[in-house]
Amino acid sequence: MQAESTLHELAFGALDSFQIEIPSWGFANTGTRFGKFLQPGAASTLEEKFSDAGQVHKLTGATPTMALHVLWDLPNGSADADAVHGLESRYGVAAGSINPNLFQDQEYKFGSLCNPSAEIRERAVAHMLDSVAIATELGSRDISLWLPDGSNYPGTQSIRKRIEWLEEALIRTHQNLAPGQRLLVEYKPFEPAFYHTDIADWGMASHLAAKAGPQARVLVDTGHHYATQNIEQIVAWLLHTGMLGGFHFNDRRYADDDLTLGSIDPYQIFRIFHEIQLSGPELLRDVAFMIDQSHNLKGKMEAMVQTVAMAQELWLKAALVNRDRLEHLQEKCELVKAEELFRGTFWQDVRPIVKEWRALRGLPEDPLAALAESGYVQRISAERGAKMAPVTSYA
Ligand code: RM4
Ligand code: MN
Ligand code: MN
Repeated sequence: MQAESTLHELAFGALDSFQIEIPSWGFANTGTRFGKFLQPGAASTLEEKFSDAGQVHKLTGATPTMALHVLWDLPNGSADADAVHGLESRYGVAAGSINPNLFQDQEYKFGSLCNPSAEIRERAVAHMLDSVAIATELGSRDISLWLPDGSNYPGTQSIRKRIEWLEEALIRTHQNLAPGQRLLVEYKPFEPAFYHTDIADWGMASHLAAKAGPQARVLVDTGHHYATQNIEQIVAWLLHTGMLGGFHFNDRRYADDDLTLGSIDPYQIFRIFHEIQLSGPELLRDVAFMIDQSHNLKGKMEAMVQTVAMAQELWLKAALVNRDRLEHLQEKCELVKAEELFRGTFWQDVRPIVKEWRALRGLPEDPLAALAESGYVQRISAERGAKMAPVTSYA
């Protein structure tokens, strides 16, 4: 009995502490590079995105903030802040990380912060500074940079000059951060550039963040690694060096697939969560959990609720690892026992405890079923479907 109540206490504490940010672009129509398959319920305005995010938060209790992409969501920059404040209070979700957008403008064809043209680099830095200003207006802590820069063919760009330009740009951005704000540096080994990307891995991101200044950290997107890379080891190193700033969670089978978290390899997310939980609860303040997925086959609302529920389950599983016992087994080199403990905890079905927690917190026990019953998706599909824009295709 005693053991059971301790287990519940531990589990409820873990679930109470878990929050994950949802991306505004997860509710909009997106596609592959070959085309878009439109969904009538997709959001096309910021208000619709806030409305959808609010629903996800109501159903899961775990998504109080929504990440915004500057050009997509805040085309007028800081001038949009008032409108955002209105939406925040109306829909019960706050603006989260601010994501600069350096990958769409024609002038960025050969790079943004690393473009050989000083003039274009300057414009890209100005966009970074605008993003910081927007974050300040909105009270957002994190400016989360994903840089698309790179090159497609050997010999066509100076890798080293581009390092210097990037260092300079990030230092300048950092100088403009308000106290308490952070610059998160995301890395990605390929795409859209295929020979080199200017921030290809965690080592480069970590160097750049350290160079930028004390308020910069690394952002790990779980889809941004080569297939066999040991991501939890990267996480362990970033924790050790104090450089872990946050995550973009998604799953992948091949590349940056942005599939539903845990749909391919839930064990990997469990292993990552375990590394984080080893550092204790205080660390949670400093590590931003975000989802970076935009589904174009699955229903967007359903996929987001499914993802958050999966994240909660995996977080809880990691919390249930008997870490003292594991440490003891590791010290004794009891390999099989250690592995069985670790793997066994992963296999434990935590869904009944999550259900109990939801009931206790006044949340629907089955958020997906509750979403279906609410009729929300039908309602937005009817309302938004009528004004659906024509399909744009690859060519
Ligand atoms: C990139 C990266 C960024 C996201 C863009 C849209 O692959 O994951 O985080 O903002 O996609
Ligand atoms: Mn990402
Ligand atoms: Mn990505």
